[in-house]
Amino acid sequence: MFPAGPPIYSLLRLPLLQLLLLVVQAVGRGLGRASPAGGPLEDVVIERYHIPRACPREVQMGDFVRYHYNGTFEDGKKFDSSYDRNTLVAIVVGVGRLITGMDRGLMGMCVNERRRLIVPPHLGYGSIGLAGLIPPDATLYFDVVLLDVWNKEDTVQVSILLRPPHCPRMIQDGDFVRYHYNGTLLDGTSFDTSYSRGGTYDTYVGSGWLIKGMDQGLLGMCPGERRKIIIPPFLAYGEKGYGTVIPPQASLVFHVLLIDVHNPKDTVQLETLELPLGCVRRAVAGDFMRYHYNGSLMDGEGPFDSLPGPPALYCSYSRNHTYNTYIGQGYIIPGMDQGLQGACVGERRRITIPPHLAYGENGTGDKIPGSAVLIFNVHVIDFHNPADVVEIKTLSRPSETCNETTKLGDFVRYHYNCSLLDGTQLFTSHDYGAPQEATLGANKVIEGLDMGLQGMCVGERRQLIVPPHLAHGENGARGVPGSAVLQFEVELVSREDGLPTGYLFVWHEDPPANLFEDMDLNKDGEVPPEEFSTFIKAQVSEGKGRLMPGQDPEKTIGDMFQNQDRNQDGKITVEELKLKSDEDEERVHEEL
Ligand SMILES: *[C@@H]1O[C@H](CO)[C@@H](O)[C@H](O)[C@H]1NC(C)=O
Ligand SMILES: *[C@@H]1O[C@H](CO)[C@@H](O)[C@H](O)[C@H]1NC(C)=O
Ligand SMILES: *[C@@H]1O[C@H](CO)[C@@H](O)[C@H](O)[C@H]1NC(C)=O
Ligand SMILES: *[C@@H]1O[C@H](CO)[C@@H](O)[C@H](O)[C@H]1NC(C)=O
Ligand SMILES: *[C@@H]1O[C@H](CO)[C@@H](O)[C@H](O)[C@H]1NC(C)=O
Ligand SMILES: *[C@@H]1O[C@H](CO)[C@@H](O)[C@H](O)[C@H]1NC(C)=O
Ligand SMILES: *[C@@H]1O[C@H](CO)[C@@H](O)[C@H](O)[C@H]1NC(C)=O
Ligand SMILES: [Ca+2]
Ligand SMILES: [Ca+2]
Repeated sequence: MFPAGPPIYSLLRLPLLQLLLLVVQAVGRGLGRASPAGGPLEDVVIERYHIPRACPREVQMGDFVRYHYNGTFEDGKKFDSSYDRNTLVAIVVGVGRLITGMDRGLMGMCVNERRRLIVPPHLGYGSIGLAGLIPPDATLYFDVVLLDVWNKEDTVQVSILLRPPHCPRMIQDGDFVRYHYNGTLLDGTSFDTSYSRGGTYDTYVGSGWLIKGMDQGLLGMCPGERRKIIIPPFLAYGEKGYGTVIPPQASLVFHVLLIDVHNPKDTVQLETLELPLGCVRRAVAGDFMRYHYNGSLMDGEGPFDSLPGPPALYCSYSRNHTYNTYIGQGYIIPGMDQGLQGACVGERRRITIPPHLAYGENGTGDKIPGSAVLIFNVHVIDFHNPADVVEIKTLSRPSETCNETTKLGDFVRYHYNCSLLDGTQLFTSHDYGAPQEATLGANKVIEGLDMGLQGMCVGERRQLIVPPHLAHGENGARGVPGSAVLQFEVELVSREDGLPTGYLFVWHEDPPANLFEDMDLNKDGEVPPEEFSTFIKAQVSEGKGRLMPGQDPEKTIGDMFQNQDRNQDGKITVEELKLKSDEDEERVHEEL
């Protein structure tokens, strides 16, 4: 009770003790001066029997200290011990609040240091002693361990233990933070840790929710940063302490790891990481986008993946295909809906989303904690709008011979390369050694290609961007992902007028008046396949008519013969030809 004294703030309630101390000191000084060398001790003897390896601070005059002690007489008999009292409070050292022996004996001490002090009577309770406790002229032995030291001039001490290389933002007043901490007293006694609660400690900074020292010590911190923050008691729990774990007037040491910081006023933050050259179109609300993304938390944890729950949480790379969605329509978290707008095909952007535009204060699943800021690295593969038509860009066009262009019904030959917008090659006609063939409008190629090949002249090269609803749709096709926008380069090799649907041959002019006679070359009244074939080929070569393009002429002529030879006896008669012609009259066309 004596050396440590009562709490400094309650000294006035104990005038007797203070009086005693003052008397003792007066007497002590007198005796000290009078004592001869070799006689009783002149000064306190200090034995530093345990000095901690690290001693960041030594006790100086005017500091406040907390310490434990055992007080014994020379014979080992205990006269006092701090352990017998429940609370130890701070007292100013070196200014006469303690017996002089103690004031001197504590100087230069480090936290966790252990000392043995031998205090001669004149630096203790002198020739008077303390009634009932300390006899006159007693030499006192103290074993002391220092627990805490601070000063009224102290400020919060911040040491940065680890600073991540990339600091997206630093804590400011008013921010909402999530952090982990270990809290200890200055002597290392743990009083609290966030880890025991299974989650981060989440709070506002600078808004009075935290002790003052913490409000200060967190400022300027980056996610992923580790700090040691030492807070003097007057910026912590002060005279009252906190419950049973923080004694009155205790300095606190926090080891803090910042996980996350945002401000309730934050909006989505965008950072373009890679922007392809020649970006002409930017995504707008209502577009349908295919993209890859990695999502992570602010301290670098992640990517979070294979989460049950809302689909935008999946890390698309773990699924080996893109994430596909409409944007700006509420199908994904609001921050993502905003963050994807304005992106270009091929762009890589980082989208930082505060929790109020993501999963809010409750988080979701077990990978997204409450109040978490989410950071997405997004790679836009393609996007389109359901209202899109084929985008046609002419790359080159032969200037002189471009008077005839393709139209519906034309039979065309073309070369093409087809790829996805990210450059992935899908198909090419060059693999087949011959151009692709198609009759425009015959539904044989995807709609977008059919459209893109119209109005083209031979030799022209075009680039076509075909949205999925004019290509392979949302389900895709072999080798084509669902909802993929396709890019074609096409080159028109040849163009011919097509034949009306169902026709194998058309006359360019009126058919010969005596058709059967013209066909029956040997005039025997029958037309076998050989005569028929010879006749048709002659018409074609004389430019009087033409066969259906895109099919082996022998096969076409064979098919025509079959149509005429009604009774299938291998020859056409005049009646058979007439029958067919009559039918054709009715249908008003010129087929044989
Ligand atoms: C005081 O004595 C107690 C009981 O013997 C012991 O546990 C404690 O460590 C001692 N304190 C100091 C500062 O030596
Ligand atoms: C808290 O202590 C634990 C156990 O020693 C350690 O793993 C963790 O990193 C510490 N946290 C901080 C923020 O220093
Ligand atoms: C996601 O992470 C993987 C693996 O680190 C990386 O290859 C990929 O480019 C990242 N994707 C995006 C969109 O940043
Ligand atoms: C992922 O995609 C790559 C390239 O398209 C393919 O080779 C691989 O087989 C796919 N893996 C799975 C698990 O689908
Ligand atoms: C978060 O959870 C609490 C308790 O389960 C609930 O009362 C609250 O409405 C939830 N908040 C939101 C934004 O969903
Ligand atoms: C197109 O030009 C070619 C060569 O100049 C010519 O032979 C052909 O008749 C022209 N075609 C049309 C439809 O004008
Ligand atoms: C397709 O790509 C090949 C190889 O790059 C190129 O030689 C060819 O001209 C391209 N074809 C078209 C129609 O663009
Ligand atoms: Ca004949
Ligand atoms: Ca016949």
